[in-house]
Amino acid sequence: MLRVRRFEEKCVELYSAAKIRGFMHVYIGEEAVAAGVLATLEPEDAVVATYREHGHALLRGVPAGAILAEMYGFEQGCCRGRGGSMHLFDAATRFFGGNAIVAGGLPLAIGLALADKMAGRSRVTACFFGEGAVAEGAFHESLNLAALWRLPVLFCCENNLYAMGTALARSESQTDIALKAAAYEIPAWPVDGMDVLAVEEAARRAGAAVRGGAGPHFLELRTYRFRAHSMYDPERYREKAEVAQWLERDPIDLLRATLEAAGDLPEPTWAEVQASVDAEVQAAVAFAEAGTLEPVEELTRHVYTDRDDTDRDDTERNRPKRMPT
Ligand SMILES: Cc1ncc(C[n+]2csc(CCOP(=O)(O)OP(=O)(O)O)c2C)c(N)n1
Ligand SMILES: [Mg+2]
Repeated sequence: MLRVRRFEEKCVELYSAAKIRGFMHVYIGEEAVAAGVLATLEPEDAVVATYREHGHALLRGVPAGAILAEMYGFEQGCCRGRGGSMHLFDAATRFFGGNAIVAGGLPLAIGLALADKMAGRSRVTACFFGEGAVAEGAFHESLNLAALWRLPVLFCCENNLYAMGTALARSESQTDIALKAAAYEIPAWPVDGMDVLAVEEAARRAGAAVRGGAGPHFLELRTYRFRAHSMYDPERYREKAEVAQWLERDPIDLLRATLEAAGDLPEPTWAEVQASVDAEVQAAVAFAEAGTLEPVEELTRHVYTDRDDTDRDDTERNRPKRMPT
């Protein structure tokens, strides 16, 4: 959580210095959600996230330098600088984005999970999305197919109460999101998304069921973003007192207090953790600062495949496959 917090505080600084451009959304305040869920996944599992995904990428194992260089638009970035903040992607860690389209990740997660099911692989696809996604058709289509085909998806709804400037109650007739999943017969329950231990426990339980073949599960992780929606949001839609109240439940402070009370976090250890995080962020900045732009001649590469496919026989590939029962 501290790695994500410090990394993003630095991103905000670098954005203000115009080193990072384009849209940028930070996850500050919501770290317990990604940290708790991702701690329970295996390397061969898949992760799909939204445009607020720096933390998910970092915790999944994408190097901080490659993330930051991506945000700088440099070729050393995890997508050669072509994706930017909202489109981080890394095949090596099975991190499948980074998606600017609200609810756009859900159908991708369904596809990944369908492939795993058809191939008989015991894997989980963790799919993160905001509560704003539940208003989209893609959300309902994805939940329906996941339930119908018993696909191994762990749906992780990051309910931070706002979709840009719109409060949940202003856009949904039913604000209990777990109930929406339950309507598709998907086991679903709400979790305190500010308590990383509660998130980890819930994700471990739900993930084990998904991996064991029990079909999709759904966690509604109740959280809050401490910062504005994006770098361009004047935040006129919520009271400062509300933000202050949530700040009292900062997930990092909560965990630190729990560890200290248990005698598990003496001051030197905390200082060591902070120092190693600071060093990682500093190294990432140095890496990104040394980055270079892709040469103009390469701009048309990676748009379509570079492979010469003219002689490929697709007969087998195109034969209809049996759908999972
Ligand atoms: C299909 C689609 N509609 C509208 C938008 C514009 N938009 C960007 S972010 C956002 C709010 C989404 O809120 P939520 O899903 O709760 O995620 P959060 O930003 O709170 O993490 C909207 C409507 C979009 N990106 N995609
Ligand atoms: Mg939201």
